Amino acid sequence: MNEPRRLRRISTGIAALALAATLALAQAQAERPTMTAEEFAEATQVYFDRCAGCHGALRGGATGPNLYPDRLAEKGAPYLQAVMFGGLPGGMPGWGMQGVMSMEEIEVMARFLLNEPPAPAQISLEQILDTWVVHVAPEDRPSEPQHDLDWEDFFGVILRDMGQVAIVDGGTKELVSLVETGYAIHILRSSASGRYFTSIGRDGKASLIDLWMDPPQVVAEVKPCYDARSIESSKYHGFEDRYAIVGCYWPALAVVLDGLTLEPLKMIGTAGYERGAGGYVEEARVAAIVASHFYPEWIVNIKEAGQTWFVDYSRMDQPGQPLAVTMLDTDLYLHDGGWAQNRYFIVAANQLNKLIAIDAQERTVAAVIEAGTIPHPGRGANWVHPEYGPVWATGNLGSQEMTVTAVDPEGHPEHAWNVVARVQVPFTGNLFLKTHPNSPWVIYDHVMSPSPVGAATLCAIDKVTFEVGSCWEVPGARDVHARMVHIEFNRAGTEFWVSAWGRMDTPSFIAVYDAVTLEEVHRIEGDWVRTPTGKFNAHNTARDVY
Ligand code: DHE
Repeated sequence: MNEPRRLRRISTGIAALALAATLALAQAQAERPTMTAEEFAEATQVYFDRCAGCHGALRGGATGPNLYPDRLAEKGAPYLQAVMFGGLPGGMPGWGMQGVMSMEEIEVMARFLLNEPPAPAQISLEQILDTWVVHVAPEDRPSEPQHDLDWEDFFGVILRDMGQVAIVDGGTKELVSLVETGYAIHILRSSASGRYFTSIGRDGKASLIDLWMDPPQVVAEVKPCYDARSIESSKYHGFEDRYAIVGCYWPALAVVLDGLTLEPLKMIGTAGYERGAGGYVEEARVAAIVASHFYPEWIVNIKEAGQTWFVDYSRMDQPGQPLAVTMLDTDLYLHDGGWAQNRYFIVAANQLNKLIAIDAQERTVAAVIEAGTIPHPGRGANWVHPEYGPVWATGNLGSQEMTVTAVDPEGHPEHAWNVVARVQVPFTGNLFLKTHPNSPWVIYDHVMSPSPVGAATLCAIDKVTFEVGSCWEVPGARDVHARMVHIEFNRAGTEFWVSAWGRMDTPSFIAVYDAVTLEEVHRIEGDWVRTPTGKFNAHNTARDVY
């Protein structure tokens, strides 16, 4: 008699809970602002293009906080609109102030965020194959450069919103060709030989650019995902240029491609269990990828899973052979990073304000370093300091600090993995810094500074004294609504280039400076110079010089 009564009580309890949940959901839904189907579709696209990178396709948060409607409902639509208009000091861009979104669009986006997020689609190999095009087959490509230009000193300049990459001669600074790569290219990487640039767009489209063609052009393309940020080529001895890999933000995936045709060869799902808490992570995004110099493998960082995978490509062309993936627990929110001494890959766990140094030879975590607030190394900066030996530096997005760490446990064990300098810089908002063995300076941007002066200001930091030698607001940048972003040296290390990242409707420029005197020696201008962001020198990118 007792048992059924207890069961009845449990089932009554469950029914009551279910009813309460249904009522709560109905009430919550009743409070959700209404949207037309067109508004919802448009906002979904804007969200994917502008917001998903930091807040996640599923809105779970990563570089930015989660954007779940219940949390945002407490803040309210006017607050959301104000943030989207003016931005926040931690790195949230002021979309309204920058002229990227109108007040009407911001109002629609605020309503969108107060509604449940739509479920984004998955992708199949068949769908990827449908996007794969080889414009010039490898056998039809030249066996030597078709022009007599110094292609190893070419710069690939991303013209972000133009959907183009400009190939510019590093010596003459003349435009060599404009190649169509598709929407919002994010980065370029060089193949091991330097002959090819691979590009990846936010929309997941990868393009292969052959610098030996006259003019340089896209020879193959494929779209392995809907949203992506990283691409890398195979660089281990004997595998040069043979494979490439794309790291997707959505779906949670890395796709191995043939390096000469971009044919998709292997899809590697990254959704799984989070390091530490062990929760299931559906949106486990692929952040930085780098090619190991020690083994035929890529070092692939899985942001929300807090893991770094070593993906072996040596048997990719041997059907029936295993694809080895070695998983190393590192930490959450892995983002960007670069080589220190070509042995340690240092990646930012950006929301934890940490850097993780991964020993590529031992496949272990060599050290965890406390950075500033939201470290953002790009690929970092390497040099040899007279006292500390080899050091590596990162900038920080959220604090006015360049963090310098000693990185030579074998030659300088007494300093290894210590932060040897925290250099005070005048603004927050750094994204990139760079140096070259032939320059006495580390050059540092403040592109995400909420202050327009800060965003147009560059600093040069002395590599020996760690003093800020000089900071200057780039003349004319604000006149073309530009922020100064991303530094790249020429092959000789005698000059560095910085992009004035403006609007699509106004041409801007790329400023070229003397790497020693810091004088502006040239300004690359022209109607084609619109929304320049990252720039990659073929030689330096192929050989990891930074
Ligand atoms: Fe990037 C590198 C992700 C915003 C320009 N960016 C990277 C890398 C990642 C990343 C994971 C490392 C790739 C690698 O090494 O394999 N970037 C993201 C984002 O998630 C983020 C924060 C937000 C987003 O919505 O995408 C973001 N990035 C930007 C920009 O707004 C920049 C300035 C211009 C743009 O393209 O929209 C920008 N990111 C770059 C550049 C690099 C980069 C130029 C490569 C630097 C280098 O020297 O290697």
